[in-house]
Order: sequence, then C-alpha cells, then structure tokens
Amino acid sequence: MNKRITYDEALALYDLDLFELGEMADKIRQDKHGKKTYFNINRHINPTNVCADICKFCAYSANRKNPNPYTMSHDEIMEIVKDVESRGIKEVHIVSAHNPDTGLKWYLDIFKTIKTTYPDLHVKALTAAEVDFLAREYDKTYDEILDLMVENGVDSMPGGGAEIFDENVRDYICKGKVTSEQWLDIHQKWHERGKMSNVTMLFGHVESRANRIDHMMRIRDLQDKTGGFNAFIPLVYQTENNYLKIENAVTANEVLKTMAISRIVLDNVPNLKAYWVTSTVNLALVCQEFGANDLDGTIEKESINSAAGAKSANGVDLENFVALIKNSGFEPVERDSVYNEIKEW
Ligand code: V47
Repeated sequence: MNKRITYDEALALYDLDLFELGEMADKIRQDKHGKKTYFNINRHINPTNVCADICKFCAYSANRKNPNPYTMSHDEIMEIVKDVESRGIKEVHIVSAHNPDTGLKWYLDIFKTIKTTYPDLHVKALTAAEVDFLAREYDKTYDEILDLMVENGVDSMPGGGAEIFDENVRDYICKGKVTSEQWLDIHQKWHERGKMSNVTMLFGHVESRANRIDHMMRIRDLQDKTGGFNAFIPLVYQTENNYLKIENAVTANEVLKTMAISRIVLDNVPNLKAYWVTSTVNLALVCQEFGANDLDGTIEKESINSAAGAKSANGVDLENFVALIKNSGFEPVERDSVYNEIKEW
C-alpha cells in the first residue's frame, strides 16, 4: 500500500514542475474515476443578502459596497422552485447570508414546503456558517439546529464557509464568523446523522501555500473519522467589490498546482470539484487533467461569486456544458447530489 503523504511532503509538491504534478494527480483521478466527469443539473438560490457578519472577501452581502439589501418571500422562492422543477432540475442549492431579521422559521419552513411539494427534489442547504449563526441567534445547540434541518427536509449540506482554517488568516478575513473548529464540528455532527456534505477552501487571497496544506490536512483527519465528505471544492478568490483589496488574481499555474496537490493529499475524499464559477469554464476544463473529476453543474443563476466579479450570473446551458466536457476528451456523466450516476451524456 502507498504511504500516506505528510504535511511537509505535501508542501514540497508545490516545488515540482506543473506537468509532473499534473501526471501524479491524473493517475489518481484515472484510478478512481477513469475519464468520467460528473456534473448535476442544479439551481442555486440565495434568498437573502442581509448579513450580520462582515467577511472581508465577500461582495454578496448588503453593505457599503453593495447597498442593495433583499430578502425573498417564501412565495418568491417557491415560484423559482416550481419553475426549475418543471424543467427537470434535480437539486436546489440554497445558501443565504446571516440575516438577523427573518426569524428561524423563515430559514427552515422553506425546506419543508419544498420537500412536501416536490419530494424528489434534492435540497442542499445551509452552510456550517449559517448553522453556527442560527444557533447563536436563536439560542440553540448545533445538534438542535441540525435535527431541525433533518426534520424539515434538508438532504445534504454544501461546503461553504470553510474559507481557510488557519486561525490567523481566518481572523483577518472573516473574524467573528464560525471558527474552524466549529465548522468541522458541525460537519462531523451532520455526518454522524448519516448525512453527506461537501467541503470548500477559499484560496488566492492572503493565505500561504502552507495554510492550504494545513486546511487539507484538517479535512483529511475528519474524513478519516466520518467518511461524510463527498467532494472537496477549491474556490478561487474573486477580487472585485470587496474589502480584501487583493489586486492580482491567483495565476492559472497556481490554481492547477493547488488542484493537483489536493487530489494527492485528500486520498480519502472521493471527488474533486473544479467549480467553474470561480475558476472560469476554460480553466475548469483543464483541471480535469489535474485531478478534478467533477464540474458542479449548470447552476442557472449564481449570486455570491458573481457579485465579486465571476462571470457566472446566468449559469451555462446543458447542451453546451456536455459538449465542452466531451470536446476536452472526457465523458460527461450526470450524477445526483450524492454522486449516484444518473446518465452518461
Ligand atoms: O463560503 C465568497 C465563497 C462560498 C468570494 O458545496 C467567494 O457543492 C471567491 O460554498 N471569491 C459559497 N469565493 C459557495 C460555496 C459552494 C459553491 C459551489 C458548490 C458548493 C458545494 C459550495 O463562496 C463562500 C465563500 O468561501 N466566496 N466570496 C469571493 N470574493
């Protein structure tokens, strides 16, 4: 059996030639998934941008730089869900800001309404950052909030809010939000309920390469205990309309290296997602040769990353998406939200 890579060895991988690294990651990808690239037909819904927290990297929440607060009514959300369901969309990915004015019921009732009306629609909702916010705001334990999520029909949790686990960087970019330990604790508790989730990493801002490896190692440790993460999703930091003031976007070389290294380090996480929204579609296609076996989905409408400059606001259409995967030499496979295969396109 291959020896597991250590923290120091993982950090040293950044010194390798990009293509050498790509070959190592591609071998792992091919062993796990062959040429298959997974995607799903999904719709992101972001019901409110009013936020009690101030993350320096965020361009989505209503604030001085984005003074357009909105909060959708449940009727408005159900109009969207009705429309997407009628067009065959199989997952709604519902993530909001941390709105202190709506009440806990507003956050939870919508899941129950969706699930009662459309039992087959997968509800992926509430990041660990939202769980922590709701627990604090409404004086509940994490266990209580997670139980309420299950009772109200949440099927899986997205990987948002992980950012970078290193405490110093975290303090600088999103002080006051869920801590790293709490983020991991919430996912552990979710997994202990037999539920699956994803995990992200926001990179390309003030963090170091060492911080990224530390982030991956903490994920690997939890995954050893629970096995509950479906996918790792490195999110490329978008530079516009936020308070971090990073002028130079991370290079494609660094994105590809980070992808490849995460494929090597996270030997226990089955899927590596190249989230085209933050990497661009073109680079996400290249990521398929650097370890990535998942391209998220058609998305349809996206608000969080597009607020920070990503050209993703209207998603991509299915035909085009499938053709791009095929033309880049891979096999597009539609999956459900927990990675059961639905259809080879
Ligand atoms: O947690 C915020 C990130 C995340 C910026 O689980 C930014 O399948 C880049 O988590 N530049 C939300 N990123 C999105 C997310 C996600 C997306 C797709 C799939 C899944 C999944 C999860 O967006 C936040 C934060 O890390 N974000 N601002 C920015 N300026």
